[in-house]
Amino acid sequence: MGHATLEAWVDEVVRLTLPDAIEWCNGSDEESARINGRLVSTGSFIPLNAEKHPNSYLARSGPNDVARVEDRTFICSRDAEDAGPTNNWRAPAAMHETLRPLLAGAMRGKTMYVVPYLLGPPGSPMAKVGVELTDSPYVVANLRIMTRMGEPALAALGETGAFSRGLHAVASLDPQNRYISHFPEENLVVSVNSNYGGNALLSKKCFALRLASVLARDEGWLAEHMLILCLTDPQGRKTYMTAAFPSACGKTNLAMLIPPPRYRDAGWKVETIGDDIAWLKFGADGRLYAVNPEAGFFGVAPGTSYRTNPNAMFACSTNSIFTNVALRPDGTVWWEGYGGAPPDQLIDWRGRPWTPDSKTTAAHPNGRFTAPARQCPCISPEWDRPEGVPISAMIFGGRRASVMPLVYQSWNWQHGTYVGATMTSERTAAAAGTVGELRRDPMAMLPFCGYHMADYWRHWLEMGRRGGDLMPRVFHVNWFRKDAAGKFFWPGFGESIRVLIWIAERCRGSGPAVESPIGWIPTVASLDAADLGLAQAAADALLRIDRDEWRAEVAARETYLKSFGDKVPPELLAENAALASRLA
Ligand code: OXD
Ligand code: MN
Repeated sequence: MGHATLEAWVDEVVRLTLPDAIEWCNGSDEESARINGRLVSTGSFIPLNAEKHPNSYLARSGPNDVARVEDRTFICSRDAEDAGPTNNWRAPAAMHETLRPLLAGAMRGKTMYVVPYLLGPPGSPMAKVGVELTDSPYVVANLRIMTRMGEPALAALGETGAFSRGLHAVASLDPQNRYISHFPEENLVVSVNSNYGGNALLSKKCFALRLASVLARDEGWLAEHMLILCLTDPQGRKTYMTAAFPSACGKTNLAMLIPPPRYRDAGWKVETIGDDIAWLKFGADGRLYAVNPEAGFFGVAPGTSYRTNPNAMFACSTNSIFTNVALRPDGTVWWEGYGGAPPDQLIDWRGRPWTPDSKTTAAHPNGRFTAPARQCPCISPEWDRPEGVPISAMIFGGRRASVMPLVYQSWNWQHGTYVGATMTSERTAAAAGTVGELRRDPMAMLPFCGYHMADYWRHWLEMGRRGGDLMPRVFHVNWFRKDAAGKFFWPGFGESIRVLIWIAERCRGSGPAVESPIGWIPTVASLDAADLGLAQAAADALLRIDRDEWRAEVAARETYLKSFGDKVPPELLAENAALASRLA
């Protein structure tokens, strides 16, 4: 008894890649111990201090293999037009031809792991099965944390169930021949020459976003780069929200926000459902429900500390994997922003001795922790509810030193779609490129939308027509506005609960707001920020709409939207024109 299609595909890949052995993964503890042991014996895993970090390991990637590679990521749809101008496109047949010699014999001398995994809660109508064939035990160890790997997937798959295919070969890690190739019409991803997270854990960006966004378009749902959280008020009322920020802009921190004492004591609570990806589908009541397809966090380590995000620190204290961070002599980990003075001596992320006088960082800026979601102290008891949670608010945001106020609310779903489509943010270290440079990142999906971005906007508008008044309210936030001296106005972290509270009130139809040309903004008083020690001028500046800056922004947006040609939905151009006239 088996799954004939899966077995046939495994046979085909074996004939091409020629592994020495094949191992079907079931996700058991025994299997995990064996694979981790193998990684330790080859030096790929360094076991961490068994008391302070039980069952946890440090891994180091190749120094040229430390981030997602957007220029080596391809959407290989039959029609180039389907990939759109924001994706690299190759014809499927041509890409298969490029990949074949790179894959031929690539697993010689190695074990090929067959890794079935489930994305989404077991028993959920939204859950989907993927299978990754990989010659990287590091990938298997990560997938075991990031997904429901093995048995839950096999149970969902049965003998005939559908699944997405992922083929991953480490090969020689040659950056010139690195390809992260998506074949949406074949429900297939092929990744060669990288062993870095987003390029190699094919469940994550490749399946749960790029392939899933295409499935979502075809099946009438949404696959989004969004955290999911639950805000509970002192009366026990829950508001579920999602938020889309570009990579490394604080989704994990917001999802795990700890209310400052005044709010905590009053009974406010924030719980995490997901920190990176949301799948959203209409429920029987017509509302949009979200599930987290993942089972773990693949978080950015630098900057994460017991001060900035204790929940993440607890989550990754055991049963976790650290990649490209520094190692202390006592077998614990360290990174920039860990808190406290830098240790006198470390081994840096490349495995070299490091001291505070060293010219380079001890951890790579995109160093990561892989931690089980269930270990997070603030994980919501509803995080694996099969039907998901009903979403009231969707929040967009980016890193903008100027222009963007702390928060504003869009007029309606169509306007909210426009707000998401025109999102802009400063580049971070999560992908190769120049850090700090401004780039448009619609819905934080620029690197992750598996089809034409303008068709994706159409799909959003279509979802809005279906959902009508029951669609979530849409907001935009910016924690990163700076004053003339380059200092952030907003303290961020736990204090951002004030913004979430305003958002929740707005969703309930209360919450004071003033109409501005760009949308509704809170009054300074409604953010309850008097105790933050923000001078009134600074508080006003946080919410200020500078008409000149905004006119320039609107002109740039028009150029941007028009760069999508005929495909751009007229509704978005109309929203831009309406904003221009409100600013006139
Ligand atoms: C991530 C990313 O790893 O967005 O989540 O790069
Ligand atoms: Mn992400």
